[in-house]
Amino acid sequence: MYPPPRKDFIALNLGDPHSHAYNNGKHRRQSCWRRWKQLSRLQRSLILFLLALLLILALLSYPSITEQWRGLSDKEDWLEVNDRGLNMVPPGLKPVLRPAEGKPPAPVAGPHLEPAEGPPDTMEPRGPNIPALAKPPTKRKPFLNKRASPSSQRDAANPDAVSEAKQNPEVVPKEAGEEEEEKEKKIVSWRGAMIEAEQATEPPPSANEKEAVEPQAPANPAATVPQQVSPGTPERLEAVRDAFRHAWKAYKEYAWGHDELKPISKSFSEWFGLGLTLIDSLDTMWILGLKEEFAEARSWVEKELSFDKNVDVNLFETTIRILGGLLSCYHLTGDQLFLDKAKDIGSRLMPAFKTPSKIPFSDVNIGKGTAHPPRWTADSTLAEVTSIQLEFRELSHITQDPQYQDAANEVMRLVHKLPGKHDGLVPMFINTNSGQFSHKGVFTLGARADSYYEYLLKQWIQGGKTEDDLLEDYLQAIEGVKKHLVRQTGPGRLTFVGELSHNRFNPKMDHLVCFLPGTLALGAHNGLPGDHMDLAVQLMETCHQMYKQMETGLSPEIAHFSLQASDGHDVIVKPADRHNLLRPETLESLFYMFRFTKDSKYRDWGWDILQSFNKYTKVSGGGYTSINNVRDPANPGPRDKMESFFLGETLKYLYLLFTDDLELLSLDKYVFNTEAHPLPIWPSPPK
Ligand code: DMJ
Repeated sequence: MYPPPRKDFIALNLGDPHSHAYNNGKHRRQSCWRRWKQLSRLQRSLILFLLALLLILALLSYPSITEQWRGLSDKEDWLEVNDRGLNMVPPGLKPVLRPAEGKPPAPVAGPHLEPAEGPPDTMEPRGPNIPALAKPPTKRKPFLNKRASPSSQRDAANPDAVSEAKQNPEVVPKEAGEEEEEKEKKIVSWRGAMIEAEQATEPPPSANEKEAVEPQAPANPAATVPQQVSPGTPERLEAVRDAFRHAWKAYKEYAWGHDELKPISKSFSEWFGLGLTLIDSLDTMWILGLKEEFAEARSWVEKELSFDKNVDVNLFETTIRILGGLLSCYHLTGDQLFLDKAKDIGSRLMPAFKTPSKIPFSDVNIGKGTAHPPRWTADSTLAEVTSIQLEFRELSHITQDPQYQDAANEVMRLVHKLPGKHDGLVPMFINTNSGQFSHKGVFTLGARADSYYEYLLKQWIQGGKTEDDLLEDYLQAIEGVKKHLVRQTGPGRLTFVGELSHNRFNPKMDHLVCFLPGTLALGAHNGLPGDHMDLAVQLMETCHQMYKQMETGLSPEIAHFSLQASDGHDVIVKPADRHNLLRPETLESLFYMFRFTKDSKYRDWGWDILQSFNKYTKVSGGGYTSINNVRDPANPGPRDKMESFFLGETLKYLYLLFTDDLELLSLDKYVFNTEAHPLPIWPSPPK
């Protein structure tokens, strides 16, 4: 009970420090009204005028605010600190290439770019920038090739050891005592990529930071000078192994059994607390022939890994990294341990599918067996609910327990028949209650939608090319991409994939979109239209330029493209987008492109990227770090984080790009999940 209002309350000045003791709305309103009436007519008019002005200003700025909001939510889940009890926050082939494939990609502009600031996002009228691509197929299954039957799985790579490792200059980490105390920051998370929420402001580096990123004089200058003559494959393979060993050394020393290494502070961060980097890396070690490292990691899985934990995990991330990693390891090694663990985590993830719509929740507590959406919405991310199928289907295939496949296939069935697609393009969110798309109007091949498209094709391949709905959706989507999202830059005619936001074209492309050349090439290899390969070749060139045109030789997280010929530069990088998280997508596509074309330029491009990683992200004590600024070679700004996908994907694709053993994980026998874990293609059912 509140005490009765003091007699003098009504007369109190609003600023009276005592007034809060009487938290009574009625009296406060009376007091306000009395105060209002006490004002002169002029004062009242002035206040009303100011309020009206504020309202008009708010209305005028509404589009830009919502645009910013949209831009942020494009790629990020805000994870609450205590959500997970963690310290991170918020929100052999004969290529089936068609003749057109020989066409050279569009020429590109010179290597230097304007620094950071670019023109504001512009909406480009269609027309001259639309690349000439072949007409869409009119029939559903016009061109299916026979697939070679899968044979037994391959062993590890030929571990031919070569020359001694050459050390490149490395990022020098801060001494332990030098580390500034970490301020609590809001972090946005997209697939393990933790991005500072306040991206638009890039504070100048502290003295310590500057010291940490300034490249040291190379021990062996030749090692950092761009290679005039490409080294032979064995040297490149060994360089990848060296990179892996260097990363692993620090993970082992400072983060063993934890989710991610923080190489600068020589510590670790937890996301799910499940040894994410270790599990994500298992098959890479096997493929690279790093037997000792693999044996140690296996032993940790056997003795330490337990999924019986009261922890919320993200369904998608856990599926692609942990379930996918364990299944892949089981197939490569035949070791029952990995299958047992895969079954354990797979069954613990199943509660996510218990929703009114059967569209899974984003989060599951693997200890309690409960699932829920993020706190702030009942929506799930489209890519997340449609990029868990390869893994769940494989789990059913191998265990002969249909529950996993049934749940995952149901999601695809629902999305297949769902209205609201735009020529095959899907919105970024889907509601777990209604099962309908939500937040419609934004279409992207980047964050939140990307792997939907990838998994349409890959599920079709995994299942022996028998599931027509998947193929239909994939073909339609690629036509939608060509029609609405593919454009060319004005200056150098670089082909890129932009975004559509409420019917306005935005010439913005996430680095994530660089998975697309590889996926298009894989489709063409499997008999899909030749113009898919044409587009793959062109987009591959663009992704390459996203690295080549940066001063560090590393791509930014997001690129914008110039549409006007007069702009002078093709690629524009905004200050908030200059970071590099050691992502794999371009290397992934280079791997596919090399396997299908045998054009050694793709290997050379990959080699250049590895050199740049070694030069700007390698930490001297061990590990590699994400960096803040790909435009500043003098101060790339280490972020003190090595994402698990650097070992799970980036280095694996590099190795597979350089190996001459083209039967190693043949793309006619394996399909890679979106975290680069190879899963077998199922034998086709008898016709
Ligand atoms: C990985 O977790 C997967 O490749 C995912 O599909 C996209 N993002 C990261 C790597 O960038």
